[in-house]
Amino acid sequence: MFDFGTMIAGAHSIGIGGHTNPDGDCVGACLGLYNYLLAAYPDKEVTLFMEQPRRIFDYLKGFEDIVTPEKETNPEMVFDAFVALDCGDMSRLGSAEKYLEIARETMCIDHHISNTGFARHALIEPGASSTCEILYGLFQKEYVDAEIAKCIYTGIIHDTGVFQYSNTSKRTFEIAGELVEHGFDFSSIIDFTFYEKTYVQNQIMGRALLESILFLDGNCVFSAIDKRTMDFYNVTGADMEGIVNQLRLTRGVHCAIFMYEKKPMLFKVSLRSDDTVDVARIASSYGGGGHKRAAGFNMSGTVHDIINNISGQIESELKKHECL
Ligand SMILES: [Mn+2]
Repeated sequence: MFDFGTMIAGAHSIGIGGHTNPDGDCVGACLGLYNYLLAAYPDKEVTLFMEQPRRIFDYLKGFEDIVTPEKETNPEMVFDAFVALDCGDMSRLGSAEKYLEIARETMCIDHHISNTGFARHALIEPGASSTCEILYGLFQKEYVDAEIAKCIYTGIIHDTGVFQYSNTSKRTFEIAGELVEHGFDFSSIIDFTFYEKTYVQNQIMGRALLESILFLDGNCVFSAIDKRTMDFYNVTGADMEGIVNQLRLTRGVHCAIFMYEKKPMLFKVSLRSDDTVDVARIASSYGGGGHKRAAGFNMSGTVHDIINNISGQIESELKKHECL
């Protein structure tokens, strides 16, 4: 049985670790637990290990306390308990893996269905929207303050795409409702961490939307950004985030394709769909992967070669659903 309270109560030194390249749920869960333990157990020594998160999360309390791999001073430290958060397997802990290996007690709290159950005590809830949602259920509510609430809220926002993905449940909204009662500025968190873009990110998105092309009778849309254009705006692949989602939101479109040129004639192709086209199947036939509604792969050739290659599969999926 996973008895969080007893395991924490029995430990003096507690380490917390999140996954490499930490996302909003990982940062929110790690700082949420860190702040909670400091509030509920002021006598304990708590250390949080994580790769440097993006600065957009620096409004969360404890951000400056994060021990990044560069800041580690005692790699031999043996913790009484080590808690891994939002990590599907041990190697995703990155530099912090060594602490979990030698800790006296180990715990893993996660919502990835693929979780390998690597810790001695594992709480894996694939039905939960986020690790933050699971974690909140473990907290004694009298210790949850506005700072902890902000952390949990941030994680939920990010892993549900602001309550939009199918992992969002009644429970998710109930928790969000309890969190906002703590009186923090929840709409700014959504703006600054989720929707806000830099000027050039907006410019490149504008360019991609302007040059997009409808095909298959308006059921599909595609757009592409070549290397020369990326260099002109001085953007990387990470700056293209959100473009394909915006393309998918075109009225009448069931499937959107966005690609950018990683190297000459090598494109990173992203696919999004509604319920009609299974884009994971298309992506996997080209060595990529993803989910039914969101997937991607790499392909070499010209933009038109790539569209020609995949449009047959999209067309047959659309016919199955009588869209064509
Ligand atoms: Mn997560």
